Formats: sequence, structure tokens, C-alpha cells
Amino acid sequence: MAYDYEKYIRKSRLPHIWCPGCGYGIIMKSMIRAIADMGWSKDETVIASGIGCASRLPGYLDFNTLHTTHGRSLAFATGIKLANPNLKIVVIGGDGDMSAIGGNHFIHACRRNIDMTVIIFNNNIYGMTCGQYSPTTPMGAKTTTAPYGMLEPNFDLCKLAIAAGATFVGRSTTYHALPMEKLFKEAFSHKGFAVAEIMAGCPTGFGRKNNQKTPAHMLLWQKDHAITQKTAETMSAEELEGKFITGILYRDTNKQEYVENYDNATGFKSE
Ligand SMILES: Cc1ncc(C[n+]2csc(CCOP(=O)(O)OP(=O)(O)O)c2C)c(N)n1
Ligand code: SF4
Ligand SMILES: [Mg+2]
Repeated sequence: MAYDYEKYIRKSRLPHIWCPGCGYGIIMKSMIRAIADMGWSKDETVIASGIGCASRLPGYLDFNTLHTTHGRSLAFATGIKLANPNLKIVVIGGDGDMSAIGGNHFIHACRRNIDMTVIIFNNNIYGMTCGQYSPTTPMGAKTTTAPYGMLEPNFDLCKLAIAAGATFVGRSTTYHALPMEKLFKEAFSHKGFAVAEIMAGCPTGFGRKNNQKTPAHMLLWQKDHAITQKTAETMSAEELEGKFITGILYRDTNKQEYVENYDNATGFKSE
């Protein structure tokens, strides 16, 4: 199917700020295709973000969009969903936005199970502010603030989301553009808090310091390190070292969704 990307893009906001070779454009196009396939109208769709290179995305898309403060997008999105539960809410954030400054908001939104989808653009670094390490920087990786290599262990954001109570959790990469689009549609269709982590290359802040010298190297790295759940089941702990599992990792359709719970308890019917 041919997609009319331009229909969804605010041309007045171009050119975008993303560096040549940044993985984020691939995610944006996958999102557009997924939203088009869902049949969501521009008026019923809200896209919110915090601050960072990833968080610039809502500005480029012609929906109801919010560019909020660093790490606080989920609080804004929660307010919007409670005020109008009919809206379809997608929240965008970087690994830093969602798991460092916004980590507390993230775990509590997971726990609450409010109906929205969060897409985490995980480039393993603070891209916008010149490549400081984040909670997802792999041990040993070089960053501007880890010149000897990252000394702290990193979060697995999908495991964090599942442990905190999210009811849909999946992962994809910018190499896997079509599976990513499929993952978005599954996440958008889920009633409850859905998390999609997308591994994305930041050639400017991460790749150059870590022997992934071109954007193509970064994509091939993703191809070589992504495995499916099925393959993972056949691998030993040593073989799994450094790999990450893609696809839908967790889905629970029984847990009460927060807005429904709120309406039942208060007798108030949100419109
Ligand atoms: C309260 C506050 N603290 C710090 C900053 C500076 N800042 C802007 S973006 C950013 C990190 C962005 O990293 P990430 O969320 O991973 O997004 P990326 O740029 O990698 O897409 C930081 C620390 C800020 N804007 N506001
Ligand atoms: S700094 Fe990295 S994440 Fe930010 S636009 Fe450039 S390549 Fe993309
Ligand atoms: Mg980042």
C-alpha cells in the first residue's frame, strides 16, 4: 500500500533537526504508516513528548501535539487521557527522557495501566546534549561523560516496564522497519499502558565513539544483535550476552485499565 506521508507532516516545521543518518526518521515513518492503518483521524490523535532529539518528533506531525518539559510528558498525557478518554494517545521519549529524569513518571504510569502507548527511542545516549551517558548506555561503551567506558550497568527498559506493571511491552529496531510498524499497531490496539522500545542509532553521539563509524554500521549492528523470543529460547546465557530480544515480550489483557477504574469508582463517566 502506498502511504501519503505528506498528509501527516507539518511542512512549515521543516527542515527537521535530526542529523544525517539518524535513525529517528525511520521510526517517524513507521509511526505514520501504523496510524494511517489504524484509521485514526488527526483530531482524535494526540502525540506528546518531553525534551530531546526524539522529543522533537511531535512538532513535525500534524496531529494534536505537545512538546512538554524534560521527563514530564507522561504527566501531561495522563491529564489529557483523563479529561477525554476517547483520544488516542501516543507518547514519545528518548531513553534519557523516559528512564533518567522521567524514570519516576515512567514506572508509575506503567503501574497505573492507563490506556496509551509510549514509544521509547533508545539510542543509548543523551543525543541532544552532546552524548552524555544515559541509564541505557551499555557497560564499557564510550560517551562524552564516560571517556574510559561506561562503568554502571544499564537498564533493560522492557524488563523495567513489565516489572512496573505495563500490560503490553515490545521491542524493535530501526533496521526492522516493517516489524516495528506491526509492533506499533499491536501497541495502539492494546487497551492499557503499552510500551514499545525502539533501538535507534545515534551516529553523531554514540556511533563515532563506539566503532560504528557510519549509520549503515549502526543498522547492521542492530540486525546482528536482535533476536526473536523463539531463537532466544534455544540459546545459552553466554550466547545471549549482548543480544536483545525483539517482538512482543509481554501482553496482559486482564488487568483493569485506569480510566475505567476511575469512572467505576467515582460514578463519573469521562467523555
Ligand atoms: C529539566 C531539564 N534538564 C536537562 C535538560 C537538558 N536536556 C535536554 S535533552 C536531554 C537528554 C536527551 O536524551 P534522550 O532523552 O535520550 O533523547 P535523545 O536526545 O537521545 O533523543 C537533556 C539532559 C533539559 N532540557 N531540561
Ligand atoms: S544527535 Fe543523535 S539522536 Fe540527535 S539527531 Fe543527531 S544522530 Fe539523531
Ligand atoms: Mg537518547
